[in-house]
Amino acid sequence: MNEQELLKQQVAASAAQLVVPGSILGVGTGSTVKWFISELAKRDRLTPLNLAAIVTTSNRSKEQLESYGFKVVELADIDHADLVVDGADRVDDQLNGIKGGGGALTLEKSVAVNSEKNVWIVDEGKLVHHLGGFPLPVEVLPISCEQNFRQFEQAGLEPTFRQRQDGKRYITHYGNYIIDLGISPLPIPSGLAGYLDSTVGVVEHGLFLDICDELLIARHDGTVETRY
Ligand code: ABF
Repeated sequence: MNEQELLKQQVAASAAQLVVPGSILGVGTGSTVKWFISELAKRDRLTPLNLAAIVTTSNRSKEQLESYGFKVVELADIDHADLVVDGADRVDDQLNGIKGGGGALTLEKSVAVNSEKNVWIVDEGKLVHHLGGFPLPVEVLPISCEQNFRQFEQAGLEPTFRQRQDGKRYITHYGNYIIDLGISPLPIPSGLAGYLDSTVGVVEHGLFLDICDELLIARHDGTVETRY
C-alpha cells in the first residue's frame, strides 16, 4: 500500500469511529470514502453497529456497502441523516469546499444539506487558503447548456464541458451535463455560488459553503488533524 493510500485509510479509520450505533448514516463518494466503507465494515464486524439506515451518494459506494452486507436506502426513504462522511476535492480555511470531481455533486449536496452533521475526510494535499486549483463542477440541463456555457465564458469563468473517455459529453446520474469552471482562484465563493444558484439551467454546483462541520485531515507525518 503506498503512502497516499495509507493516509486515506488512516483518516477513514478515524471517521469510522465517529459513527454512532443505531444512527442513520450518509456515506459519500470517492477514493477516501472507499476506505471509510471498508473501515466501517471492519468496525461493524467487531461490534455490530445496527445502523438504522444508510444512504449514499453514488452507485459505486452503494455497491461497496452492499458487498459488506449493509442495506442502503434512498434519501427519500428517510427524513434526515445523523451523520454524513464524505470526501472533498479542495477545502479552504473556513471549511468551505469544492466537491463533485466525481460527478455526484447534486446527490452529494442533497444528502449533505439533509444531515445533522457533515464530516469530510481529506489528505492535506486538498487544503488551500482560497478555493481554486481544481475545476468547479456545475451540473446543467442539456436543453440550455450551450447558453450556460456562453454565459460562463463571457463571465471569464473558463468553462469546459466534462467529457467521457470516448470524447462524448459526460452525463450525470440525472441525465444532465457538467460544465467545469477552470478559473482559479475562484472569485468570492459566496458571490459565485449566488450567481450559479440564480442562473437558469444550473441544476447544482460543487461549491459547498457552510456545510462541513468537521474536517479530518490525514497529515503526511501519519497524524490525523481535526478542524471544526
Ligand atoms: C467526493 O469526494 C467528491 O465530492 C470528490 O470528487 C471526491 C474526492 O474525494 P477523493 O479525493 O477521496 O477521491 O465526495
